[in-house]
Amino acid sequence: MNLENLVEQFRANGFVVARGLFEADLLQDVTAEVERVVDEVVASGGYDRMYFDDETEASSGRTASAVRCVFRMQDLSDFLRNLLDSPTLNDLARTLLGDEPVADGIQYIDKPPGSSYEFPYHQDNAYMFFEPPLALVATLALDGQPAESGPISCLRGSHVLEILPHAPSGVLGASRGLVGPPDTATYPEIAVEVEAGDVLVHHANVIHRTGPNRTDGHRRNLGFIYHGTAAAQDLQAHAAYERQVTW
Ligand SMILES: O=C(O)CCC(=O)C(=O)O
Repeated sequence: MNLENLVEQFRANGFVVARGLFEADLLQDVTAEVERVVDEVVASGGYDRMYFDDETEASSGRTASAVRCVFRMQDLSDFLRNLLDSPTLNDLARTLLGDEPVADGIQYIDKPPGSSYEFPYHQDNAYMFFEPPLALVATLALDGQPAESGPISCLRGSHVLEILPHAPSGVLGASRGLVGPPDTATYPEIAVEVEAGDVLVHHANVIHRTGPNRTDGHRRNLGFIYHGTAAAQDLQAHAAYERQVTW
C-alpha cells in the first residue's frame, strides 16, 4: 500500500480505496464478531440504534439477516471498540486527515439480498457539523461488492463543495438527503466496487449515495468514523440533530 498515492487520490477525488487492508484472518475475526453482535442485539430486541430492512413487517420473527443498520457498534463490543482505536485504522485516518484522528463511532450497514432501499445523495457533514470539514468515514467491506450490489457511489471531486441544502430523506438509516440533484457533469459518479477486506475512505463533504442490492448475497459494510483534532463540532446543531433522529 503506497500511502503517498492514497493521500494524492483522497485529496483529488474525496475518496480512495485501501485495497486488501484487512487480510483474510483479521477479516474473518471481524466478520464473526459483527455477526455475533448483530445476533445478540436482535435477540435482545432492546437496542434503539438498530433498524430492520422492512420496518413495516411484524417485529416477531425478525432475524439478524433482515437488519439494515446498527449504529454505535463500539458500545456493543470491546473487540470492535479496539478496532476503532487500532493502529491500522488510526494510521490510515491520520495520514488522510493530515491531523491526529479522534474516533467518533462505528456504523454497520447491510443490504440484504434483493434489498431495494437506496441511500439518497448526501454529504456526511450535513449531520456531523465539523468546521473545518476535517472528517472521514473508513468503510470496511465485509463482502465483495460489484456494482449491482449497491456499493457506495461517490461524486468524484465533490468534497471541495460546501454543504448543500439537505432535508430529511424518509429512508431509515439515512437521515438526510440532498434537496436538489447534484452536478454529476462536474463531479462524475463512481460506483466504488470493492472486495471483502478493502477499505473505502470518503471525505465528510463528498457527495455519495447507495443503490439497491440486485444480487442474492448480503452487502455488509462496517464504517469507522473519525475527525481531526483541528475540527470543531457545532455541538448545539449536533445535539438537535441527535434528538431529531432518536425521536
Ligand atoms: O455503507 C453504506 O451503505 C452507506 C454508507 C454511507 O452512506 C455513509 O457512510 O455515509
